[in-house]
Amino acid sequence: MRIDVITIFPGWFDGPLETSLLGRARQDGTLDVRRHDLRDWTDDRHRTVDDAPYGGGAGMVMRPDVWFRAAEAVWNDVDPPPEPTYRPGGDRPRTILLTPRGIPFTQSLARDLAGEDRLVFCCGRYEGIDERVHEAVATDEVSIGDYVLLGGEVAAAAVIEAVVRLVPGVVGNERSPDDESFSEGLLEYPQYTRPAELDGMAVPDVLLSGHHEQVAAWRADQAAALTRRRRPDLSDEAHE
Ligand code: JF5
Repeated sequence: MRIDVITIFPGWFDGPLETSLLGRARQDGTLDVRRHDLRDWTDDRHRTVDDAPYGGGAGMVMRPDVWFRAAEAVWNDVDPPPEPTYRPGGDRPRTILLTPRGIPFTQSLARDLAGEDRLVFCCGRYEGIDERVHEAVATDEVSIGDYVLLGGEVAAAAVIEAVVRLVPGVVGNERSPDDESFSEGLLEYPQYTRPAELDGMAVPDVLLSGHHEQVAAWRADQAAALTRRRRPDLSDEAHE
């Protein structure tokens, strides 16, 4: 899978991408992640990416012309593209704009995105991005939750990590059964490892019993009880 990230802070992704989690997949070519500095497509000496909002009001808005040039160059791999295949508003690879206004990110969307050959992530800053970027650059507007960040970078990193662990050949993807539990709409049951007792805290007897059916029943019960208590919105009927 190829992933491009467009941001005014390309260096922000150095840590997350060099980490062992993604490092191996990147080295063996399973994953090709490239960062791009939005300011490379500015046209003034100060490399300005924002401007005052039409109609007035506080804050600044990200300029659509800079985003259009950046997106077209990244989609087509060259700047300027001699014969662009992808244009704003036209056919284009899956391009995800992170914003509190987006559709909520879920494991189901992560599975959908993991099936793509290419993904492009657009990270905004300032008060927002000119609406024409939402319309003609983004194919998907995605939110990671009901709160406001300083920019889209943290949200993009969360989506990338959730998607990439589902791509065959990436570390962590061998054990996919835990995704099944989320698709069933339940929280995970409690897990234990040795020692059997620590500072007076014992592992539940049933887990030491060797009765596989009782263990399975205990886990199903724990998952259901935890979900009901903590996430009533996740109860079975709320899911497909
Ligand atoms: C952003 C304008 C983008 O704050 C977020 C966000 C919250 N949930 N999901 C994404 O994105 C950054 C802030 C302001 C556009």
